[in-house]
Amino acid sequence: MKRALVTGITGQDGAYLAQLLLSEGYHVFGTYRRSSHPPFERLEYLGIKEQIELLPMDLLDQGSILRALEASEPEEVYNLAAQSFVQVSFEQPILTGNVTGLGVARLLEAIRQVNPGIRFYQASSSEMFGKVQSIPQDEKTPFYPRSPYGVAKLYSHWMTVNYREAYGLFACAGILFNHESPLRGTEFVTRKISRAVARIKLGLQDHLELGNLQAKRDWGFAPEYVEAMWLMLQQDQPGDYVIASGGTHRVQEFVEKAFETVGLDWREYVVKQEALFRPAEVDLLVGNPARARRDLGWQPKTSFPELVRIMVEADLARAAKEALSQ
Ligand code: NAP
Ligand code: F7E
Repeated sequence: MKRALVTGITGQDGAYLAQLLLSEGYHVFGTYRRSSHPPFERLEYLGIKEQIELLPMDLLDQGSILRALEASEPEEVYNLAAQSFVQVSFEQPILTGNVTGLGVARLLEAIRQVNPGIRFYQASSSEMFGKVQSIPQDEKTPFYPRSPYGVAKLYSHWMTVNYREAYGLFACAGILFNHESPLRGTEFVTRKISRAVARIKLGLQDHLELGNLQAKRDWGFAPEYVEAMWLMLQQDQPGDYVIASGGTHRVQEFVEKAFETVGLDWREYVVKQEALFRPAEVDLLVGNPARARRDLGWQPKTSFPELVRIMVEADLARAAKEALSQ
């Protein structure tokens, strides 16, 4: 039985990746941070919590990283842990740098010490392209991050490449564009919208506050994107891959489609809130996943309208439960 350690297993991607690895017959270990509140909601939603061996670990604490590696003895490590919310990175840039940037150096050092034969996946991000230098973006596009989060991810991206080149680690970076699902955190724009649409439809909320509706993102479906992470670690050679849908849509288009799904006119409910605009914005992202298609045989399957529908329907089911409990 292959053994994998997933950091950030309590997050959106961690839950879907754990589900995939279990279906592939892995012994799955996952790390969580101590909290005053149980953080396992997503693993419970997928009904897989009991099949995972959970280990306490914080990317700020070197000892806890070493102990998680020693306890799990993994062949593969997927590093999904991060302070991942761009907006918060403007308010907490030092914490973001420490977790999302330096945290990866801590993990790479621990792998080098414990077992340099471990295959390593790093969750790099399209936010590293920021103020894009060419359209569409691929593995050769120069980076120009526009937030402390993007800068921190760029540091961890280059550390991953450096440990591959300097020490021969089998280290891969997946440059993933935005991917969403019913398990997306509620502060990210797609889930904020799908949740609000469902709650407005069922009379639980009366409006939705949003910032920049003109930004364009390349949105895909998260369960498909975690397959690409796994495929990267199954190749003969390590490498870096752009994972994207290849399409791009304005935030406003997501809003329109989501309200349309429940037969409402978005203009009657959406309120612009200046505080939700970012100090520096990423105006346009659109990826070219040709390399992943060629080398990994990976391609996106879920279209933009399907993604919106999946998310709104899942939130309608949740809102119906909420309405019943009131
Ligand atoms: P997410 O839902 O925000 O999950 C982040 C995970 O990191 C959570 O499990 C969180 O734990 C954990 N974490 C936060 N700080 C930590 C720390 N100091 N030590 C250990 N764990 C910590 O993010 P996601 O959407 O699943 O994304 C997974 C990864 O891919 C992240 O690295 C993200 O930056 C990157 N990424 C995401 C996207 C996307 O569109 N989703 C695109 C490109 C790259 P708690 O549950 O305790 O908070
Ligand atoms: O914002 C605009 C906002 O927070 C998308 C993370 O997973 O993907 C994600 O980062 C866009 C931005 O995602 C609101 O200004 C308008 O232009 O959903 P988001 P993100 O910043 O693209 C990348 C690839 C990652 O790596 C990150 O970890 O939507 N927007 N109004 C809003 N955004 C939010 N959150 N809330 C609003 O009210």
